[in-house]
Amino acid sequence: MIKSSELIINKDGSIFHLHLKPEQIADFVLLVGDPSRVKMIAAHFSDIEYSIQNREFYSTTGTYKDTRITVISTGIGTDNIDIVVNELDALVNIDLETREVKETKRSLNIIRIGTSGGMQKDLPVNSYVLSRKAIGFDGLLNFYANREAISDLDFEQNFMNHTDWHPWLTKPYVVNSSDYLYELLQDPQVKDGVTISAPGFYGPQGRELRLPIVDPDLNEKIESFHYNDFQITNYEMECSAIYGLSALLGHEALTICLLIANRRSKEANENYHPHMEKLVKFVLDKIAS
Ligand code: R1P
Repeated sequence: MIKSSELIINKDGSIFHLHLKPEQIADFVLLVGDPSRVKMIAAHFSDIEYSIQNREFYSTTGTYKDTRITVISTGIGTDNIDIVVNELDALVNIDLETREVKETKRSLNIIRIGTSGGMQKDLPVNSYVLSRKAIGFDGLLNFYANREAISDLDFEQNFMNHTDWHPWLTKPYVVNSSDYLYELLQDPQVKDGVTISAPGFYGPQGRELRLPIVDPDLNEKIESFHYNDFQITNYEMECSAIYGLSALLGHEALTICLLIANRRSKEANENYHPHMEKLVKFVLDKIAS
């Protein structure tokens, strides 16, 4: 039995941070950073079962073309992903009344729809990237046992060698997307990629405003890195933890991002919302097809 300090349940039977109950989770779960994106997605639903907000976690479940879908905003960062993915898993795989892990496990299809910055000069702003692999600069997965069983350790070592990884930086981890969800979403208009999840927006992604960074050449080394057919395509802040925790817990996970900037050509589109609308419709139609 899992003690109440380890798994906190609210008085109404909902889970601690998400404030959701088990019956409220659909098999398809869309994760987005920005809470306003949840409303944008839910505007496409024919009916909405509920909407609940606690802190940055805004959740709704509804129906799109006969497919039941849950949408949750995670806020920014892999620390929030630790909460969201563990609580989602607890909602479907732990009996919240007996506090026992269920014998039969349920596997969720978790798709993140995010914004991102491109790391190759030939990746245009406003294009889409499907992350086949994620590189975690955040260190979250290193706290969990057996992470080596679901990580691409050879990729990790090659990446650390190529970048002459600075000893003060957290050891990066490399994890894979779900093949099942990749088959569902792949499309000629989407580029396959490798995504770095950084534990910050400025220094951890190589942005220098007033503070110099420890390895000013890291982004150039990231751009020139090749491993088999893979090149690193983009930076964001959640994908690595979603892939790592989902793989350890037995869920399918995939991230698709809209590139709203290109860090190498130094362009950005701050008016990206119409392009995000198109990406949302693209994902919803693929899920419901
Ligand atoms: C940073 O501005 C935020 O935008 C990106 C990053 O991953 C980070 O969360 O994704 P979202 O647009 O999904 O929030």
